[in-house]
Amino acid sequence: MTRVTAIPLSASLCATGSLVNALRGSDLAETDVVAATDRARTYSCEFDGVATFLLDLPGLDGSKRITEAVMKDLPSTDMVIWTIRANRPAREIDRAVLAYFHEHFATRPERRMPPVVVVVTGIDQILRGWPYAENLLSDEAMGLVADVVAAVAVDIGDNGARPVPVALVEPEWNTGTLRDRVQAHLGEALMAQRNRLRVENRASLRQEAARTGRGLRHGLSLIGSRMSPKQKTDDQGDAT
Ligand SMILES: Nc1nc2c(ncn2[C@@H]2O[C@H](COP(=O)(O)OP(=O)(O)OP(=O)(O)O)[C@@H](O)[C@H]2O)c(=O)[nH]1
Ligand SMILES: [Mg+2]
Repeated sequence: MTRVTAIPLSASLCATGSLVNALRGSDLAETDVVAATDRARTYSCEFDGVATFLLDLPGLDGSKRITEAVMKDLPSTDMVIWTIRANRPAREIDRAVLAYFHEHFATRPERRMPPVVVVVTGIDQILRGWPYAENLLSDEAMGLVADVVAAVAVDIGDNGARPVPVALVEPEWNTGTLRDRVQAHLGEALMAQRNRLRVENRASLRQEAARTGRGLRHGLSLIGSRMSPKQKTDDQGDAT
């Protein structure tokens, strides 16, 4: 069965655990007001019949250990769900890691970049008078949300990002749109996965061939040492 791996990522405490729970419709992922995720955990989920692993990593806190661990996992994922907190103006870490991600694929034209879904959490915290009747935002609130979403796209250096604004505490707001957006990118995620596996297989076949070649040459040189200088040159010429 095909499985997609999606990584919800964010700066520390920007709600990846809450996002996993919202996408799964459960309270399995640990969430807390103080940093709760100290190691990677996977949660299974299904979108449009496609089995998906949500890989919840510790939030980026600027430490070398976590940044390096995230950088290592990032290129081998099929989809990234990038989470940004509406009421946190510091977005340098988001911009830096996303720039690394884009750069990684820009310098490897044989690799297909996995889709990135950008989510803006904590929308309730920037709106006065939350929650609204029937969970419907006023025109003024909608205007403010549109401004924040546009500012996030600029801050992370990706004008084409179209971030999805959500509130992940009760009453949840706009999580259906988030699910739809993740679902809409599944095809792209599967293509990125196929490309990754093909490129990785090619690389490992090349390594295998190089190893076999080295073994062959080594074996031939052992045989060659027992041959006359003339025979040795001829045989090695054929093998390489
Ligand atoms: N008001 C509000 N609070 C939220 C929202 N999303 C998450 N929270 C709260 O923010 C806190 C942190 O959320 P988590 O989901 O634990 O964040 P995290 O990114 O997993 O955190 P670490 O893994 O510890 O870095 C929790 O207390 C959540 O309940 C939201 O949309 N609105
Ligand atoms: Mg967490």
